[in-house]
Amino acid sequence: MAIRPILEVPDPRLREISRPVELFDESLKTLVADMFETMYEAPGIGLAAIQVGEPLRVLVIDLQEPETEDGEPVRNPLIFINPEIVEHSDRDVPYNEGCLSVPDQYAEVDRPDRIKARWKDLGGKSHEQEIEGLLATCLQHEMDHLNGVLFIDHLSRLKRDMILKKIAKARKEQPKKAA
Ligand code: GNR
Ligand code: NI
Repeated sequence: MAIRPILEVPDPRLREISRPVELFDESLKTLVADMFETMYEAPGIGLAAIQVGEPLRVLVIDLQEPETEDGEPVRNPLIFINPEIVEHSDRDVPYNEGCLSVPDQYAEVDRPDRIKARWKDLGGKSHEQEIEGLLATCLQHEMDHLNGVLFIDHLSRLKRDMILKKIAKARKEQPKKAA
């Protein structure tokens, strides 16, 4: 397993349309394992393959919501391959979103609060389930990545440009060490 570098705006690869997985082979398992390792280390609650430079329709999510009495996060790794939204509610809810590819910036985005999703697992088996709450928000955020869409694209141009400017400024002041 390996931690892979996460692409950040304005990397043009983040705008690519990812292609469906056709081969459910060992290299797919390695990619998914690397994505979990990268996501947990970041840390984040979701990651799309294109964020580590693989233009494949593969997502991992772990909300790591503290559920135990001692407040330890419970690991609940979820894998979504070739995900689709089959239905969504008409009701949008706002959530203060962030993105590992848009470092340290947050903004409210409205999305449907309930969706019915269909996807495949690592074995290529199909699943369909109704999803709500933070998982619905996160899954929609990740599915946007598969189509080259970032949460800042849901904001006004003014807000989006402000965020991109802030990131460029932060980078200039504190350049990242080479990996
Ligand atoms: O870690 C993440 N947190 C988050 C918070 C609110 C809505 C979506 C997300 S996903 C993000 C990780 C990420 O960039 N996934 O693509
Ligand atoms: Ni993201």
